[in-house]
Amino acid sequence: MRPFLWGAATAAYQVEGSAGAEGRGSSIWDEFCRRPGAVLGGMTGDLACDSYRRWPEDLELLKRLGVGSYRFSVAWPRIQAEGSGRPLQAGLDHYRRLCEALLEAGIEPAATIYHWDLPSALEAAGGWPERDTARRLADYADILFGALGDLVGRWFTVNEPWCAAFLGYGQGLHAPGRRDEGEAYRAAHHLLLGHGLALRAYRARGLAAPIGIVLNPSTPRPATARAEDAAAAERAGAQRTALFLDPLYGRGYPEAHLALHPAARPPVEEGDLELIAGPCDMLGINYYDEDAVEAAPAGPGRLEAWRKAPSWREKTDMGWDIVPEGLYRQIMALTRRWPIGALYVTENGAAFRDEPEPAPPAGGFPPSAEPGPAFRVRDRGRIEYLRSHAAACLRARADGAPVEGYYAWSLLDNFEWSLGYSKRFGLVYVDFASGERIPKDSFWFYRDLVAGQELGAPPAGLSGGS
Ligand code: IFM
Repeated sequence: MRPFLWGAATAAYQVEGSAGAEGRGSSIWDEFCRRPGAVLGGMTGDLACDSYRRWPEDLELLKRLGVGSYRFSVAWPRIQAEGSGRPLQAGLDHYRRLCEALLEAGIEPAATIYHWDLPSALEAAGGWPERDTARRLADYADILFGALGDLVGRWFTVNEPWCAAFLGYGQGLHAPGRRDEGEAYRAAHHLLLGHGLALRAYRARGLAAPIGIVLNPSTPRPATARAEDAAAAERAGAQRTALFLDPLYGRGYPEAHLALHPAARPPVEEGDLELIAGPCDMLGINYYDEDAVEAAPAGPGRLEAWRKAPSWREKTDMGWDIVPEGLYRQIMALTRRWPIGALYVTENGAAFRDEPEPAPPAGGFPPSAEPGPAFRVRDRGRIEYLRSHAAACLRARADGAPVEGYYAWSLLDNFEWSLGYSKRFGLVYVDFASGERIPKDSFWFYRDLVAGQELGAPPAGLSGGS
């Protein structure tokens, strides 16, 4: 069994700030944030956590956490301001510095190539519903493979293509804020195609680090034991799960799902499916919650004929049900249905309303030799969330699922897309006015978990690093 990898994750637009620095171009999120009513309170990622400048501080936090891997994303508009053409050296230098420093600290740099910040120029040319955007993604990815391939220890091509396609082009809740089901399906196909083309470029370079894609599958549970609810649960999850996993694992698009969306077929051209199904070394899944669903009459926007059943579950500040055993179920279900060689939980975490309070004098908290912070955030809810979900993940591993790592979302409180800074997911509290970082109690908990101290004796090969 390979050693288990513990990590922490962020994404460029959510933490970097420095929106106009060093030739960075505009992205669809820069534009969306300026659209009245699109993002809560008109908030933007212009400053965010200021991590583009304060990354050495973030690195210190990662070192104190003891994680083996840091999953960050590269901002495409820092590498190609217009989404094509010659790369910007300053952007490449920035990520090289970050990777080198991570390696020096014994932390694996895990780079996500695309986490939703499409250069505005590409959106102006049609965005993800256009086939050319997939080619642009592969060109950009190849620039990264050339510039950072000797440093990055793990590559993720695209983060959550479902969100980019269906929230961005279908529901209009994310950038670029379009509302057209047909465009969403076209976008989904081109995101997958971009992944496939990037993968081909990667293999052509003969690089050895593992590469894969990150999905946010949904595997809802039937609300009752009735057969129709079981069928509804299956249909409800298909757009987030089979629509992506079937083509990625060489099965083509799921016809039963597409049949429900006759006006929205993915624009498949010859050779696309072979590219999309190019062998990956790993699959990343982001898990936050699990819904209970029941059969319901089909209606506009609910062609799959299901509805969410009311739930008694405790919820996070996002209103999401807390269902740790859902993570276990999901890992088992996915790895039974698709031939997934290695699976990483690339995001898992929870938003809660955190309030810093003055910390007790030295000698109180945290224990051990760590310098005591001036403030403390008692986030018991997040600790329980992380403990139970990490345990679910390890249980799936013990039961034979090929789970090889877990990344907490997120290292820092950050810009939560259309909800701005109102939701805090961090292990570290960020005072957005000053940029100050305050490790929450969950930070110390996660440090101990990574060190093998919190879930009982660490199984053989399970350690903080890689
Ligand atoms: O903040 C996001 C992240 O960018 C993608 N996955 C879900 C997180 C929480 O909503």
